[in-house]
Amino acid sequence: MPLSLAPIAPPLSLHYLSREGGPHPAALGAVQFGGTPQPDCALQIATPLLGQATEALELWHTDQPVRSGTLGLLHYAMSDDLLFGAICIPDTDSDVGQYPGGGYDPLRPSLLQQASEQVYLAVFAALESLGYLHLLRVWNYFSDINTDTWGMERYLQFNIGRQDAFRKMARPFLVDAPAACALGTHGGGLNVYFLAAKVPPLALENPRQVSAYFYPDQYGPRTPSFSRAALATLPGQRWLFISGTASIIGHQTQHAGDVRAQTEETLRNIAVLLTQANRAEDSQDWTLAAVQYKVYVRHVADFGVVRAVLDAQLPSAAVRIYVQADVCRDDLLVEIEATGCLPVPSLPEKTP
Ligand code: 3EB
Repeated sequence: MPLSLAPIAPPLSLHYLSREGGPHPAALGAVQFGGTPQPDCALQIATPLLGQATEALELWHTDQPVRSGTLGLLHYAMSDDLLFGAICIPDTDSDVGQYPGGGYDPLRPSLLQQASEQVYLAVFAALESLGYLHLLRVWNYFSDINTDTWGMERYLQFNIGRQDAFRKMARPFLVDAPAACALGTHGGGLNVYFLAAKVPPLALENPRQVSAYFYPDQYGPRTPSFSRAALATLPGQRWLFISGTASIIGHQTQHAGDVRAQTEETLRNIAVLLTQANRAEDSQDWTLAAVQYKVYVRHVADFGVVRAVLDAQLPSAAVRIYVQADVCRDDLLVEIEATGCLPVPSLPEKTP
């Protein structure tokens, strides 16, 4: 009998869309950046879009059948190969205050720390009950990321809650942590969305940078639980998720106050991660043209400079969107994430 070669429905595609084209196609997951909340999105992130449109949609599309549901506060949609999940804890914004002594009291965790732990415990419970055990990529957004409350910067509070959940659920929070980003918004609560799969990804690190999960304790009592990038294999597809990437070498911020130099340094870090992906796959396919970019700019006034650097250095066809967001260290002015998909190469000819 001849081998039937039924076309595989592509497991996943990523589109950054404006809303001008009217209603968007059905999706595994849709997240809106900027604009006003719309019912057709899993989440709306309070990060104003920079450029012409007022909002952008990040659309994760699949041609496979999708089933969706909720588990407590978590909304999910799943295909054969992938689980998309989203969760929002609204009441973490106005948790401002200080203890009389001044310092953070680990026995009285802030609302944000508690919410961060709760979110990640819910995520891990969902992975287990739905059968997609491996986090590929997590996006984290919450307000006032650089504000000190209860004696500690809120990003560091988030890191405690996140890592405590990884530990409680016996999840890899050092090597093999998922790719991620964590950005500051102006309101909207704690928003987390993720992609998970049945097959584990390959975590990548950047040899120019100390792994974030090994940052020294000057950056807080719990290190950030993320890898610099993750490579995932799906039927017919290879996906590269490059985490939020900034102007950091070793563990130190470079070019404080110089947004142009920070953008250039960030692009060098992304280029190194593309090289690491090529090395891992013994390919040369991961190029600056193979990925799409989401660019987080702290100060709206810096948008022109950041865009000019990327226009000069990236292939013009490489999709990029720009949003205003606070970066998790107050001296970082820009952060860039990159995501791309390539076909699985056909098997090489056997050499005799
Ligand atoms: C850095 O390299 C910049 O806490 O999940 C980048 C990507 C950053 C992810 C996170 C933080 C996170 O440390 C900040």
